[in-house]
Amino acid sequence: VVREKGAEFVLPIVIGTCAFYLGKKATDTQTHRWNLYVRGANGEEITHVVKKVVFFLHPTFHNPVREVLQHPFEIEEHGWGEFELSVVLHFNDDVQEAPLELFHKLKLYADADSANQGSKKPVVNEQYEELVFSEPATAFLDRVNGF
Ligand code: SLL
Repeated sequence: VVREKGAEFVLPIVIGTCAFYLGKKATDTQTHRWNLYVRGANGEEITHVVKKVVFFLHPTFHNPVREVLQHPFEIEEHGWGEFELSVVLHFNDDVQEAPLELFHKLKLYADADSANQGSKKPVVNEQYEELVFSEPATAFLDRVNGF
């Protein structure tokens, strides 16, 4: 693979969860509806770099391994508990980088000191990451730069 010496390609992303309390519709195993997503830090598509995202849910979920192969890299679920998620990003072939595992916490409940506490607003937990590819593959760089 031909690589661009001394160059760097940076992709700012956000991994997030957004949880809504179901109120009167809550049951023992489903108290919240939640979404989990990976997108560009400003909400943009990242399919020029990422080809697949695999979300590893808690083993109490039916089919806990969820693969998403296109934009938006997002899932929706219902549940009752918070847990730590593993999120594995797979890159397009020409990126020539191994899959990257990141961790994120699903939050259902607002912090005790939060202004959001006890309200009906969704509980959002977002984590920003900068993916830095040093010496990126030349073919990849040429493609994303529009050559
Ligand atoms: C806890 N460590 O004990 C956590 C585990 C697991 C949450 C939380 C499953 C939903 C379903 C679900 O929400 N699991 O059964 O459909 O608090």
